[in-house]
Amino acid sequence: MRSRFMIATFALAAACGGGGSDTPTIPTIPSAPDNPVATTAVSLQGDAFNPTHILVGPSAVVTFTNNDRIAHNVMFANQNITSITDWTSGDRTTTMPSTPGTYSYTCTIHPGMSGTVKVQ
Ligand SMILES: [Cu+2]
Repeated sequence: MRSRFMIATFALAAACGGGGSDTPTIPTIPSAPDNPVATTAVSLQGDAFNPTHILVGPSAVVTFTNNDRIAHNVMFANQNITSITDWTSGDRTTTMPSTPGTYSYTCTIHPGMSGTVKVQ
């Protein structure tokens, strides 16, 4: 029952993500991970982000590489971070804020596919 509710929530968030005056609601990670991996490279494979939780410096450029050959996206909950729209292979980059914090993102195509970037 709980998982069914979560899927409905993700679908609603994706449906509302098309812009306009409404603020899209993108699910956030309930709790920040204790030990994020220090790297600026994230692989997308098997409908997962690897590493799932990374640690970077202020204003770091993070590279996301789609190794799945199917469409994924990287949608940040924080609107000050440029999200990455659907792409099917190769690299995409986005720049993190200079402000320390943990920033969550999801692939809105695949419910449960999510991760965080901790800026420190
Ligand atoms: Cu995906």
